Amino acid sequence: VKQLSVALVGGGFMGKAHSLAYSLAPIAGDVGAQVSKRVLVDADATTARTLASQLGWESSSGDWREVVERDDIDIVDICTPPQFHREIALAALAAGKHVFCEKPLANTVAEAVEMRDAAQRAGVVAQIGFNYRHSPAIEFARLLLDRGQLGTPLQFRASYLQEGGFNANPNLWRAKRSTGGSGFVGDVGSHIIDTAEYLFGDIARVCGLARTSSEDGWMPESERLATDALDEAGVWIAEFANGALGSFAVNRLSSGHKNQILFGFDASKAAVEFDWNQRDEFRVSYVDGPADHMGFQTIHMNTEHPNGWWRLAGIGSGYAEVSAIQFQKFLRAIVSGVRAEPDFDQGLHVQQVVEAVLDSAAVGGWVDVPSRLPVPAGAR
Ligand code: SOE
Repeated sequence: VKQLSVALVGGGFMGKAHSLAYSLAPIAGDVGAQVSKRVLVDADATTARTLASQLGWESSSGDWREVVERDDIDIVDICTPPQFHREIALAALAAGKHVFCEKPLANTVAEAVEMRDAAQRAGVVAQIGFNYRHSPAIEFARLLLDRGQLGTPLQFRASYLQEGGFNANPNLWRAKRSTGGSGFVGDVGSHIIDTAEYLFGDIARVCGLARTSSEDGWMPESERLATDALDEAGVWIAEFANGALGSFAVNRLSSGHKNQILFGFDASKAAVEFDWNQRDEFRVSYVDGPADHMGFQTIHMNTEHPNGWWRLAGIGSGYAEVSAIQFQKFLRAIVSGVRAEPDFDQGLHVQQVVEAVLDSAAVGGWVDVPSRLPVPAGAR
């Protein structure tokens, strides 16, 4: 069995999720490797020591540059704010490490291109943390689409709603462009863009609007653009490369929604619905169902479905499970030498869609999204 040692850079919200995931992933299924949570890194050495002990890491460090060069590290996992992703990822890739990087891949398309190119050149596994797409119900939708059971993709509709706008926490790194980099379209819109592209294929063009709140309603657009304020809400329509239609909404001021990802799609043989707040439920309505049974049926995920951990349907899975499923795939990709998904190229394309939405919001009208280049030989 292969031994894989991990360095985690950043022990905040996602650092906690990843710490749980590395422990759970090999317990819940054979990943072909033994994983050592070797070192947790934080810019502040004292914070690193405290977090390492709490989150179950063998040691701690205040210096990521020294850690990514170490021979006893196989994987560098980046959970810092996005402004640091590029620099840490490039150093880790240059040192030949496998890299897991949180989303969004970077703050700009230019940075994301550099990271994608470096990952492909390095020939290592480089995966991005679009965790929700690993939900068994979303995987099941993809499986049925791949098998042709749902027919041709026609229309995709998604929203991602949270409460508590940036203005409520103006000191958070996430609230400032200099540190957070992307507003809500990039932060959580990236998740629903990734899910849409995972299920329906690449988005080809978008037309959108973005807004930021002020004391009373939306800030005038001229002020939002002049002050470079981060967007807190956005809506956009899209056309996929295969001709399917899409509509999307994100809002950080949606009282009561907590962390709600809702999507539905219509394909020629069936319609599907998913709600992260009921994440074990796959809802499907088949066009050719028996006349007296037409309508949505709800199927609860279990071990009959992709990635399912629990045989007893209805027992429930959560954020930690789904987060760990993505690391089962990451670790298996490293062990077996296959390509990881979603990789940095997919992360870049999502970034290009985000940028196109924000460009469209700034200038008005449709903006094309670049098509993806073929993956070069040797890239994983
Ligand atoms: C934002 O509030 C946030 O933490 C996102 O950054 C995560 O990607 C999302 O999963 C939960 O909400």
